[in-house]
Parts: sequence; C-alpha cells; structure tokens
Amino acid sequence: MSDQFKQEAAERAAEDVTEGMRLGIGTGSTAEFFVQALAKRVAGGLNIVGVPTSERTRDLATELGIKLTTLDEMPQLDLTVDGADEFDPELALIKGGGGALLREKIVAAASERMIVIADGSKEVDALGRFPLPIEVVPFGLEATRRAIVTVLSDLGLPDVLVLRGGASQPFVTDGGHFILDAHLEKISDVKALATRLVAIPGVVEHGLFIDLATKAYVAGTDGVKTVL
Ligand code: ABF
Repeated sequence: MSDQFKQEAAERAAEDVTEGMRLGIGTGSTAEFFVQALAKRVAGGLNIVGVPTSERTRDLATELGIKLTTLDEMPQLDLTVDGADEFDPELALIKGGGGALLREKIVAAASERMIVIADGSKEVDALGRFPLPIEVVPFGLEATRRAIVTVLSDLGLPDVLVLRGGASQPFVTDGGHFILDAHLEKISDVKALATRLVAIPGVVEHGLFIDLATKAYVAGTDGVKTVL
C-alpha cells in the first residue's frame, strides 16, 4: 500500500515538471517512482535536464534515458523533487535515512522550489520520531560525537547517537563521511538544533531541512493532498 501511495505522490509531482526545466532529482524509494514517471514524460518528448542527488539516482536516471548534468555545469535549478523521512506542518523535514542528505541539501538549496513527495506516514506534528541523521567526518569521530552530545544535552534532548553501520563497518556516504543517527523523539526547537549542529567543526551536515521545501504531495487512502 505504502508503495502505491509513494508512486501516486511521485506521479503527481512529475506532472509539475515543464519544458526546459533544470531539475534536482532526489533519492530514495519515493524519488525512484518520480524518476520512472519523469522518464515516461521524457520518452514522450519532454525536454529537461536533471542533477541527481546520489550515485544511485544517477544510475537509475541514466538507465531510463534522462539527460543529466552536474551542479558545477548548472548551479541554479528550477525545481527539486525529493522524498523525506518526516515533515511537519511548516514543511520542515528530516531527511537522510537513505544516507544522501548532504547532496540532497546542496541540490535543494540550489533550487528555486522544492517539492516533497511522500506517503501519509511521513506527516508528523513535530519532527524527531525518525532518528536525525548527522553526517560527520571520520577524523576525530569521538570528539565530534561528544560535541554533539553536549549540544543535545544543552537543548534538553536525549543524547542517544548511533553510528550507522556499526563501529566495525560504518556506513560511508557518497562524500566519504560517516553518519550518526540521533534518536531524539521530539525536537521542540528545530532551528536552534540546526544552528548548534552546524557550528560543530566535525559536522558536515544534518538532516534537518528548514525553509527549503515549498510544497508537498502526500498520498494516502483519500488520494494525493497538497501541503503548502
Ligand atoms: C530520501 O530518501 C531521503 O532523504 C530520505 O531519507 C529517504 C526517503 O525514503 P523513501 O522515499 O524510500 O521513504 O528522500
């Protein structure tokens, strides 16, 4: 069922793509449905160029015949379409469950608009039930972890940080970094947390996307609703 909803949201977003668009293309299972829907429109004659947010998306889009470029070639984009792990009523997001948060955020920030595509299970009143991914450089991992714990304690949040993949075989991002997943339950002040995290030298990025998404297509049993 969830797959069907993801596909419906993705197909709705593909309808918003217009001729000549410069498009950021997201990562994850919902974004893959978007790539498939977009590929159908491209096969039908739509002319667009895409910037993928991960190697995985690059491979799929290439395979399906979507013309791609890089942000260096095309540093300003019209629209990014991407999934999310959670979104709140203000369209603040948690992303990065798939490990592509850094490229996803760079691409979204380079885009004039961002559409989130999701099934209804991602909609929450307050972010935090989904563990917040924090991308860190491998050098000085323990020092960075401690600095993050201090920030979480200062903000009254639980300080449970889990190295993705485990210590013996950590997950490595497309950028060569590690991810610490923070189990926070409920983030009361999203902006304060974001500001404090980016100030830590070993933190490359975090999965809080604030003031980036401009619209969400959310699919459920009642069809696809638009959140603005
Ligand atoms: C990407 O894919 C990520 O930022 C997010 O972690 C994940 C959502 O996954 P899915 O669409 O598979 O639920 O958008």
